Amino acid sequence: MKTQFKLAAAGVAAALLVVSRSFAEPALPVITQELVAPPLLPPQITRKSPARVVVNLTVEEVEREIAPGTKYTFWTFGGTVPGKMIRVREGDTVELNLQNLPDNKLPHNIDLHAVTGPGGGAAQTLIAPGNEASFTFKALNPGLYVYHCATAPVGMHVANGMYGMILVEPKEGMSRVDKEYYVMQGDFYTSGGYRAPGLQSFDQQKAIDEKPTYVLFNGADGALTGANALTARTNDKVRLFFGVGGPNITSSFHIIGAIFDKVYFEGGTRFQEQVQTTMVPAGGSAIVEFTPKVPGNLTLVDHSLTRAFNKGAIGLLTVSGADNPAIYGRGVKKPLPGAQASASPARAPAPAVPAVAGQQLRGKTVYDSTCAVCHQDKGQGVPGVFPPLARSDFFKERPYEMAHIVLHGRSGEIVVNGEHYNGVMPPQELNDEDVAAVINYVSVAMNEGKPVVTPTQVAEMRKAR
Ligand code: HEC
Ligand SMILES: [Cu+2]
Repeated sequence: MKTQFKLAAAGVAAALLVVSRSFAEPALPVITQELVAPPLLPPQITRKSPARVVVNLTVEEVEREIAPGTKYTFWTFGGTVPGKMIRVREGDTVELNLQNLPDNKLPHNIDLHAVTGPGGGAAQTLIAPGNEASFTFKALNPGLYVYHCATAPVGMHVANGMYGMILVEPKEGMSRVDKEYYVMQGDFYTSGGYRAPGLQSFDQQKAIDEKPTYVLFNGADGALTGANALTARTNDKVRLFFGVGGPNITSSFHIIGAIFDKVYFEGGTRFQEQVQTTMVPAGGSAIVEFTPKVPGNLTLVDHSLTRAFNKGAIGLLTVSGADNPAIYGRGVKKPLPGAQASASPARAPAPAVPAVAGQQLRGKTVYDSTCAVCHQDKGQGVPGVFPPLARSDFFKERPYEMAHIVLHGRSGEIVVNGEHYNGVMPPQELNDEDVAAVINYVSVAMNEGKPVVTPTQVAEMRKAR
């Protein structure tokens, strides 16, 4: 009996020893995460062993442009929409320090989908302005995860921009690529209509009805176009970390002119190959990889296309490099036998658009996001399909009619620079400021002219109809 008892006691002691040993983990190296503004993100991880990663994330309520001339009060993680990307390795321990800055007005917190445990950190981090909350979690599962504020009303905090992503790289690491970018889509609900000028407030009813005024990439109309376009060279391997903050709208994410070689669908660790469009739910993500082979602009869109062309969900990836006609030919256009000649491929090269400043900038922004899809980036048009706006005799002869065309659209026969067109231009849903700005931009930058119309005159033409 005695020996049996002794043996049992020894067994318990041994078990205790094992337990206590597994608790005493070797001290992990401490690394402070360097946070950067989207569309950039921290570099690929080269470490082969776990670390304790310290993330110092601020909550900042900031007023900034949601569209040219339109302001909105965003609530952000790290001052940006989406919030700064966090990048760790599977098995890392993450120490998250959340600071609700003293100038903020509301309590906030963070729920990370990469956390295993109820609320994802929401309870541990709920703090009023002027406080800091800290909590740690172990990144057990590799993948690309959304994080967001989970303070009531949660939909409102998310609609105001409180989301971002955390990438947990698998233990074995990720393949090397040439370019990595971070893009998140979100839906926004403002009191005024799309691009209504001035400071806009949040419209709760529109949010409940899921009728967004804006659907945007990276928190602003134009965040990824013009000077903000993403860039790559031909044959670069490009990896895009794409997420949807929502709060409501699922994305049919597509890049016009590219085919995804791989899509790590739903932000997980398996991939599908040769994908044209991938569906990303609100609060979800995807990692897409592709290799542009020819130069030009690739266009990021939500393929629910009125969101792209009427609500802002559009971005550009500008690819530089040499032409590759074997992969992408230039094409030839000519009139059908017996048809009126209208397509003359041999035409003067598009004039360069001079640099613009000040109020012209607004016109350029409107042009790039609204008119360029048809009339082309430099106003050169497409022979026989879309008339040119640059050096257009039609425009120069009747500059005052232009606001009417932009407001109400135009269809039927038209002759521009001696070429016949017979198409349909839909009315453009722009406010008076933007109509005036874009016409003056076309006049000054593309037709060597002067500003021709004021917002007040546009307002009168709108009424006159
Ligand atoms: C969806 C394509 C589309 C968009 C977007 C578009 N246009 Fe047009 N536009 C056309 C077509 C097609 C015509 C020719 C209509 C016809 O045949 O009567 C045209 C004609 C015009 C003309 C008169 C012809 C000329 O070349 O001078 C002007 C001016 C014009 N557009 C300005 C604009 C401006 C400014 C914008 C942006 C605010 C814009 N368009 C957006 C398709 C478009
Ligand atoms: Cu919040």
